[in-house]
Amino acid sequence: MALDDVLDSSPVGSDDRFSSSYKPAASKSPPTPRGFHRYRSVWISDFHLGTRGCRAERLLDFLATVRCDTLYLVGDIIDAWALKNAWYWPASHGAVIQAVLALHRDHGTRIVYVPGNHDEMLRDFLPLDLAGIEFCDECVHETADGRRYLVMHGDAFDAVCTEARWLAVLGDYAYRGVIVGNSWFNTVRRRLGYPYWSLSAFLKYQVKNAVAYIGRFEEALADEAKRRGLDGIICGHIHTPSRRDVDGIDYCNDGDWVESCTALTEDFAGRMSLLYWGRGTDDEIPAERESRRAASV
Ligand SMILES: [Mn+2]
Repeated sequence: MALDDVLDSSPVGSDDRFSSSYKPAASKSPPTPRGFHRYRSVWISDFHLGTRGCRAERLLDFLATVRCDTLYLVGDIIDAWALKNAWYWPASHGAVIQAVLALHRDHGTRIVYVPGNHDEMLRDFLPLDLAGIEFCDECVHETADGRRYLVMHGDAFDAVCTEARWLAVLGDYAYRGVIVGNSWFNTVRRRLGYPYWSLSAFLKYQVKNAVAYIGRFEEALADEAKRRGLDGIICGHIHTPSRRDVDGIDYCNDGDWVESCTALTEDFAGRMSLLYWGRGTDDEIPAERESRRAASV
């Protein structure tokens, strides 16, 4: 299928994506506005292109109608590890890449790509400018009203989230050590050809207390922003869209395009919002959805 066919087949202009029946729990985001969407900045992550879980059509629908000065791709965009195991690349997945490149080419959007653990091969080449896209390990975003946010995927904090209790006892030195150790551990695994060992995926799949894990992840990322003297943190990785105040730090997780189909947006006054892209019918049973979600973190 050609790119144009893919784009034409997406329900741009229909009212389905503005379905008002979906009301996300604990979200303070305003209803999706009708018509053209224009923002100062947009953050999206965890597409997992190359896997069956990726909601490429919805993502194309979103990308076709959104315009922004800066688009941040916050990691796990292309699932290189999944592609290595089994090649799965439908036309719609290629069209997502084309749609992102078109935003830069046709609309002058600045594109910043912060790799995650599923596209971590890119981390060996950072910083990098390629096809107009800026690749970097992490960056700081300044909002229109002058607040500063750390932008990172978030996988570096997997280990501290699981070991948070004894690390709290041992203190800051051990805490930093585990973060660095986790990074080295996975760098060695990568060099040996093994994929990133995702503690979060392991836990979300195995352990009943996923809620506690998510809470620790949010606190760990917020602590990092605070340690650096920043106002907030923007990340992805755990496929759990969220925006909340964590001890004075604005924690923002832009969610994913496997499960939640969400984006974080900044308007021209510097106001941040979580955008829940319209919901169609989801006929999967929750258990299947949960296992897919756990497997793809
Ligand atoms: Mn990830």
